[in-house]
Amino acid sequence: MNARLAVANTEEEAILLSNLLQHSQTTFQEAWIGRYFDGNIWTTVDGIAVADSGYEGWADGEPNRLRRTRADNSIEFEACGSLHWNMQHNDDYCTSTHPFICEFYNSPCTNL
Ligand SMILES: [Ca+2]
Ligand SMILES: [Ca+2]
Repeated sequence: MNARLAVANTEEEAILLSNLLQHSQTTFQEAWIGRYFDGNIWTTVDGIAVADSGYEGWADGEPNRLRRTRADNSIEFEACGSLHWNMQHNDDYCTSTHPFICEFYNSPCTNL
């Protein structure tokens, strides 16, 4: 049973995933999906560059790699990918709280 955070490989899949979030009972408008900044490029949890994954779908101005200083004075950058209910992707701080959407083969699963 191999499941992992969902990766939207097509616009149709991004619509399907964002519809899951939009029609759920959660008040969150973004959910974690399977893309992250590996220090050089944005990649998927499958190890494929987001640019080669079939669908990028970043929101205007994203990924913007915002940075902030933590309480211990260390720096944190936005490096984890989320999907907004409007089917656009964002980068957010990996320590942020969002629901997640994963996929099992071609079927979505979620904690929404
Ligand atoms: Ca997929
Ligand atoms: Ca961002």
